[in-house]
Amino acid sequence: MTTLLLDPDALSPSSHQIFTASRLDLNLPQPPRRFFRHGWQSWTLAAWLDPREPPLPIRAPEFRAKDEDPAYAFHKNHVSAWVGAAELAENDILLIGALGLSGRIEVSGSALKGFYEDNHQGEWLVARGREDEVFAKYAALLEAKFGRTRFEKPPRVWCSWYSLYKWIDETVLTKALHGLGNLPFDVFQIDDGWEDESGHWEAGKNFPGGMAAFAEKIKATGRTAGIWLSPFIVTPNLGIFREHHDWILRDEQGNLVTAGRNWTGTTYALDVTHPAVLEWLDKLIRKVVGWGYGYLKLDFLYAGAAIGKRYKDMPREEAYRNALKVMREAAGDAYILACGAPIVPSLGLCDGIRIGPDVTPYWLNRALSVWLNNPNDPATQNAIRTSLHRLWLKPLVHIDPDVLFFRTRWNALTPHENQLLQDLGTLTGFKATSDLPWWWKPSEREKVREFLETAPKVQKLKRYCYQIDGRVADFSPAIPISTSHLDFPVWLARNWGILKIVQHQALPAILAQRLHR
Ligand code: 9PG
Repeated sequence: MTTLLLDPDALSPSSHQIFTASRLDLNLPQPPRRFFRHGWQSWTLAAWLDPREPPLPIRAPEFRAKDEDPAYAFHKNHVSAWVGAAELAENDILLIGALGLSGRIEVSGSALKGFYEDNHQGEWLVARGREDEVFAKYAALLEAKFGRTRFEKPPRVWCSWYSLYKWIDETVLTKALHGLGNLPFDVFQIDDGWEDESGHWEAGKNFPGGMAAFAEKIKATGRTAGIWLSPFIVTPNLGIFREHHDWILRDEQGNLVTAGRNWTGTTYALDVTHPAVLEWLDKLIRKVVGWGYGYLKLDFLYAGAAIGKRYKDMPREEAYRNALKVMREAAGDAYILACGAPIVPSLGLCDGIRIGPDVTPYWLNRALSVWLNNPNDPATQNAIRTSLHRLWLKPLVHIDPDVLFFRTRWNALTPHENQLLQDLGTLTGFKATSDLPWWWKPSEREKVREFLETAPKVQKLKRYCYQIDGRVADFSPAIPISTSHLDFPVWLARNWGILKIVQHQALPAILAQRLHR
């Protein structure tokens, strides 16, 4: 183990240095005004935080497993994944960035501590300067190390999730496909709900014609067929679970490692170092590409880097990256969108990456976000906040802030909130929606066309303020994180939150599916 002690005064503004060490200790003269905390995977909070306020753990275990880096979910200090930064003064940022997998940065009082998990040695960038300057330096070094997306322009995507959720079938999707008419979407992507089960990746009962036939149908409209998979997680009632017990990741005590809950219940993580699992992943991706899908949304990827005792002993993020590489090779020319994905270990192996939590057709689900202390929970405010703090990744990979809404029907966002989300889409350049075409008024449909066809001029004015063509977009309303000291019982918050999901998400989806059968 090598620990490097650094004096921040030795680093003059607009300069940077690279060090190799397993630990890096930097003592500032006083606690930083703000600490940049970068969340581990797509959904995990990225934001400038007040370092004097200690982190509050997520109060419900199933969301801790799904939304946080499991190693630090109860840590007493803020722990940032790969990159952390201290705001010393206005326009004076000190950034520490790991250039290897598993680097973390912790802030403790006036000390910044970089460390690699398991005391591995690795490289560190230490840079001082303006915010944009130090993050651009870090992004350039990451690109040199891990590579970048192979595609110039991000695709324009219609995705089934944020209107129909899991209530999809051949009929309603065919109707949506044809309803898009000549709108310039490049990809029509089927989301969760097509499969028999997570882990049994065959057409479920709602797709009696099979997935290859549906891909054909999509391609016949001139669009790329897209499909969702969560390759690293499995549900417990599957053959794979019974027949290949050794494929499921276990902890040091031999207990199965859960990977959090999805819409269908508790899921478990695969041991992605097991040769038979890697072979299975390779076959799975080749099968789906063989069906005709040229755009793969690979989700819940964090499960590949869950904590556990693996078949091959290696750092968890290295295990993850090796498995993603197998899928990358199997995918050939297909576009890979990584979702729920550890950010840095995915670079160079995916074309796009989700950079925030899921959006919702409302601003915030108070019960799930505030009462349960979970700023990673699906909600448009949470999505905007975290995505805004990851725009620096744009030169490396297509950054997906999730879908935008153009519909006013089944949309409880205020026009201003909805505009902020669309503006975020403009900043990232990744344009996607899930609106059902028959939910649009004619004027909304025209807005979609215009949005897909144009690239407004964007200029950054301040940290959260941009000029978009002639207009100013001020994202500050999305930044605050409200917390509650009321200690609502977790079961109450959970059920209260689900009511909101049922009202604004499930009900419209179920109605749409029934009415268009
Ligand atoms: C499909 C979705 C969509 C979405 C992904 C991911 O149970 N949960 O709390 C939960 C939250 C988010 C979530 C899934 C489950 O979202 O981000 O785009 O593909 O999966 O299941």
